[in-house]
Amino acid sequence: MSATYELHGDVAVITLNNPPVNGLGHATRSGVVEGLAKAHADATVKAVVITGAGKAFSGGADIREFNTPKASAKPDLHDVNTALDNATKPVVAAIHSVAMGGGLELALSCNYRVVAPGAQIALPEVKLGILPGAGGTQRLPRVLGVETSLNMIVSGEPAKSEALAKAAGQKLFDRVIEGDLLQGALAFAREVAAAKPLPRVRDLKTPPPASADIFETTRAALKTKARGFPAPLRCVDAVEAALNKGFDDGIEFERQQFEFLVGTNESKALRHAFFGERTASKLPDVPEDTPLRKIEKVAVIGAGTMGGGISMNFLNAGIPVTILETKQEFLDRGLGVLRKNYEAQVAKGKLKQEVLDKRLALLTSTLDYAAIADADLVIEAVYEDIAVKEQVFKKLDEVVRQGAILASNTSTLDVDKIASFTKRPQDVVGLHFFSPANVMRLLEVVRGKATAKDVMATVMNVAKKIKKVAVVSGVCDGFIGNRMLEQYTRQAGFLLEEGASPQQVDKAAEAFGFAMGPFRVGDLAGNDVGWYIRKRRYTEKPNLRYTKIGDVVCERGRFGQKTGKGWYDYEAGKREPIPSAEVQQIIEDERKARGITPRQISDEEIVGRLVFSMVNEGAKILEEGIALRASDIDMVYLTGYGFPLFRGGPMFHADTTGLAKVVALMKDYQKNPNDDTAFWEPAPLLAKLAAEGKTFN
Ligand code: 3H9
Repeated sequence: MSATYELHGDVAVITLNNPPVNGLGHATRSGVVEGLAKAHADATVKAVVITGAGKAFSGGADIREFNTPKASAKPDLHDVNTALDNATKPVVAAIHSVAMGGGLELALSCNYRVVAPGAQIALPEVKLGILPGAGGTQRLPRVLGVETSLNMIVSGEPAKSEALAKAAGQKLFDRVIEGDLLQGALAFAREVAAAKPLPRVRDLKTPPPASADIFETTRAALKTKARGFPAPLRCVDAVEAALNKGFDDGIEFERQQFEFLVGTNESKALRHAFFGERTASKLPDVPEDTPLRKIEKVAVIGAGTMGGGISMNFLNAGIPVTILETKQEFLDRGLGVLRKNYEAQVAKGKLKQEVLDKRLALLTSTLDYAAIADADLVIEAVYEDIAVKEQVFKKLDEVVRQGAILASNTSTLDVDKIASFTKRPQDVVGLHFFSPANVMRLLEVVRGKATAKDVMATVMNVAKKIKKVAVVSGVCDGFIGNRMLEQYTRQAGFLLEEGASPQQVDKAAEAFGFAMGPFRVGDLAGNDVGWYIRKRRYTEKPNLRYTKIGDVVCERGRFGQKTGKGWYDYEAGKREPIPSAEVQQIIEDERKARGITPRQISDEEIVGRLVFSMVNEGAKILEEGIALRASDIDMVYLTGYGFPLFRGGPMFHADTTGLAKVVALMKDYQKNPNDDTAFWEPAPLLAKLAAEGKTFN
């Protein structure tokens, strides 16, 4: 039984007890219903308190049960709430730490709610692509009003208990209890033991909102914000029902919306991402209790864009940083940019001046390696050239204290080779941040052959502190993210040769859900970056074909927005891409040179080739053990590459499409003589899973 029952004199206490967050799985639900029945059958019991053991009141329905028979096994959450509504002895919810989703809905079905300060209160279902399905959309507006409830339900964001308790007219909390919550709840339960009739949220009327068009305004605001996600609009509909329908009809309406949403691919994708994020931090061969190295001082080598962004992460987390450069002018420039970034946040009201002052007080800079000798973690973010890295790591090995972690922010180079420049390869690891490093959530942690387990455990822990999603990659060219991206950009080029225009490819990718298509991304990031890498590729991998179009575009100085022209033309000072006649001519010339008669290419083919080329490479990455799991690959793409969240990442998208269909499409692409036909041979793992009717995840 995942809920316990105990008598405290004349009050029965039911404690939800399903670690880690008292998810309301079947056993817990049964425990509550049985506890209530017991309390009602016992004449000595005058009132009931429901609380949660450990670090939560309740994190809500057990998400792992969704889409399994357990989710609807009786008693379901509705049965629990109905049992609470029908209680004839007062039931008091004693809330602390976290009351979310179904947990809050359960509390809203109790007669009274007392709360500890600092508890996080939320209906976060929308973040999982669903809506509160156990009465939350009907009960919360009755106690908090339409405006606050709508905001909480549509955003899914938590509010602090003490703030909600102060809101005018609120009926959510009956008392805030400072000190011992259980003792306070018991005392409160005794005070209300004789109350008649018992208050019930379902009997309240939803107070009308101050502005009648709040629902329409919210819908309009969600139009672009909720692109690809059906849940937010349905949340609005459900809260509107709390105003316009009776309680039971409202509950029925909510139930229909929930059942629809829980079956959508969008919701499955969001739940995949929720668990994927948490799973990524677990390394099967590194025990959870591995002792961590202390990380109290960080040094960053290089004050460029990456070095500055990386430093901001640590300053934001309250960890002192020393930035090292080779010349004072580089240091001055880098620190100036860092300050400007922070000041822009202050100007936008996102950061308070005193917080900024505190962060900057943690920052020092130096030209002298001796000043970073006692650092606990050093992150090198210098020019992407192995000879430069060699110099830096040899110097670090000489100067920095033993036991410190030496990390490289390399995005392409061999971390094992970098480690070999030191006499302590066990302390070397790759920490690949994504630009802008203070904003992007992804951190690829590159585990070298020799990287020690406690180094891995420590950097995964540090990643959490600086609020990154850390995904471990083995050593290979491009690691997980860039290695797959290479196939995507190669396909984008072939599509141009065969008949598509940059704008058609971009539009198709954007309709699929990417924030920007490949050519707009190129213009934003700088086409010269890819050009530089390709030139290296031409000698390293002469058999790997790229279209020449991208090279000619660069030869003409069309590096992108920074040079005022790239795949598109740009008007001075504007970022609006304008189709370019020059680029069109370059494309046509290349088609002629290759003897290609351009054809009409469907958007479906464009997206299929862009995405499934990544999937095929992803399957190889899995087979080689570069990534530990398919969900890790998905997390890389969701948090670092703008892959549409509602599609759950490339591997999840392939699973949703059906691997047999993916293989069939690849076989089709293989028939295209212009494409890389050898590449389109399905990776053995993909072929095997497809044949067995299985999925990656
Ligand atoms: C719902 O309630 C639907 C109803 O309206 C209607 C139904 C009909 N279930 O985040 P953490 C696990 S939908 C199962 O690292 P924190 C999590 O996977 C639900 N497992 O900790 C992880 O496991 P592991 C609405 C859950 O302290 C562990 O707990 N509720 C659930 O940073 C620790 O998680 C939500 O959406 C769950 N509901 O944060 C709340 N929640 O150790 C989602 C967590 O094996 N949860 N786990 O990796 C959260 O926001 C955070 O987990 C929470 C704790 C704030 C609770």
